[in-house]
Amino acid sequence: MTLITLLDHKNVLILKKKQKIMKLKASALILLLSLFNHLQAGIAFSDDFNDGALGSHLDNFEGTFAETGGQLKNIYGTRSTIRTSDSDYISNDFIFESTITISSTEIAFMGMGTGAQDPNLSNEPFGAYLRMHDSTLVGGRVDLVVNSSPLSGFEFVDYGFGNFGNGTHRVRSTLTGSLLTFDIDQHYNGTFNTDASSSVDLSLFSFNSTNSHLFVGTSTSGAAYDDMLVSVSAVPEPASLSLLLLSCGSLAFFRRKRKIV
Ligand SMILES: [Ca+2]
Ligand SMILES: [Ca+2]
Repeated sequence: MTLITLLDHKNVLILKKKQKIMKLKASALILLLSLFNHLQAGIAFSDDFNDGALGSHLDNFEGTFAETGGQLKNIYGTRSTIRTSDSDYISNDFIFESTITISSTEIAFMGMGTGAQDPNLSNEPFGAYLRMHDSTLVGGRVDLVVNSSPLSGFEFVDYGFGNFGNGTHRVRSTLTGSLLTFDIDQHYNGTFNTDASSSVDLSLFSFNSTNSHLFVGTSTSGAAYDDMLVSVSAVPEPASLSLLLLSCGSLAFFRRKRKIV
């Protein structure tokens, strides 16, 4: 083999090695970017219900709700719920809040679950949720309840921890890990101030990625929802974190190696 042939062979080997490193760097970068997207926090949706048409982020699965007068209302007139199209809210930490105006004989419901009616229990929804009464019903009492297996029926987690009654109020539910907390601001004026708060540990119940919608409901047409906001902060799973560290490590390795060369 001549000297020129040997040099050519060496150049080809160097070029191939460089191409291989470039490919690995690109793969590490793509992996890093996709994980970064996965881990980003953000607004799932916000809705002022002002344009008269339900957005695709809501699943009007009972066909009973509509946007009317700039609010979300039960137009059916008997106990019913509407829920988010996404069903996996148990998978991430979130904040779910909405303003509720109660004007007549009413129980309003707000929480997480399928929201479907339980025929064996006065059509209470399935899930973990608040029951918020108007002023003429038990004095406006607010309860935190769970209606989910392994319970046989619904159970009061916190009976009468707050008071709503008629008027405009705001509810904020926050999932942190498995702890679901409800904060209520009675007579909301635009700045959220917690008047009452209660929590439930959901790890004891059977919430999963197919039954964890967010839902609101009413027992008549005497209540309306407005200015709904859902923000989600992704929780990195251990496997995702390992991959993230691996891809960061790979890029750092390539950079250091380049400096040495
Ligand atoms: Ca709309
Ligand atoms: Ca509105």
